[in-house]
Amino acid sequence: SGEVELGTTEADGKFTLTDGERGSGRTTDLNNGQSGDGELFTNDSDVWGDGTPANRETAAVDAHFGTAATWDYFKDVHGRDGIRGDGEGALTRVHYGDNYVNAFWSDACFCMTYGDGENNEKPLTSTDVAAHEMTHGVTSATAGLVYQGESGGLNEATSDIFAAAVEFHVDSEADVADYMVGEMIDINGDGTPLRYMDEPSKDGKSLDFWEEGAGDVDVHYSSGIANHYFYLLAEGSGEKEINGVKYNSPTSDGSTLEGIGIEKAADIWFKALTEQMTSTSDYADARRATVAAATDLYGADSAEVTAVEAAWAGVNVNG
Ligand code: ASN
Ligand code: ZN
Repeated sequence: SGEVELGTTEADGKFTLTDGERGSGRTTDLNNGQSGDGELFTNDSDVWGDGTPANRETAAVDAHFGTAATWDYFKDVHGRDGIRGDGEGALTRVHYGDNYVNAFWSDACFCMTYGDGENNEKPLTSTDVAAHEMTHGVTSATAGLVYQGESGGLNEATSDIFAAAVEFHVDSEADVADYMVGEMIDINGDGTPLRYMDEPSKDGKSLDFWEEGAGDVDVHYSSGIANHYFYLLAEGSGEKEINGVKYNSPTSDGSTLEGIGIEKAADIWFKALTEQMTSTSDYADARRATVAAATDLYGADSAEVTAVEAAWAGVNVNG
């Protein structure tokens, strides 16, 4: 994300990637192994990486920054102090495995882990990927959405939704805020992102609209329904250009929708996630949860509640 400030700690004349202002979250090097806590990044100076993947610190800088950006987002915007709300930072492990083209969150180690991508040349450490993985920890500590069926799709969507919200909150010139997921990691090798929130089916696999059997679809694709709901609620339907990126979002019922903005849409999702949804929530429950959250935040007769209902109708989740 260009040149960024990192939270580090000095000890005995050396610096480490230990974020003292964010729960002492540490970033370590797995040296392409697949287990253990890894080796804490340590440096003689407090300048890290050089922007190239060849420098082992570069992936660490990205991941450490993405973790901090996500921490700050949940704290500044939603008043949540860390993943579990207990002020404790998680472990971040980079350079996992050999040619490993994924990243993941694990409750067991309270850690997020990033592979180095194809030929170990493209670490999957962009801000939205970091926010996605860290949000899995938040979901696990709150609604606990089970990672299969419709609740799994909602779990995945929650990670994509806050990934977008974090990007907009960071507002970086080097990583333009958008409603795409993974546009910086080039996982497809042709410059296309992993997922699109305005029209999820553009990836060839994700669902735009709820349909019978949505729960049988891989959670990374049934998530499309809620990602699409979130985009419609935030930005509305049809054509739109934001930060130079063009979108065109359809609705299942042909309705034309106006957005209420990403901040309100994210506030509603956060409240629904932390106060309304449960481990087995499905899409119909998510609709009720967000309507209840919007009612709490803005009032039963508010334009926001109407917009939430209209956005769900736009993805074929009807009350
Ligand atoms: N990166 C993926 C995710 O967070 C890993 C997985 O499929 N669990 O969803
Ligand atoms: Zn995920």
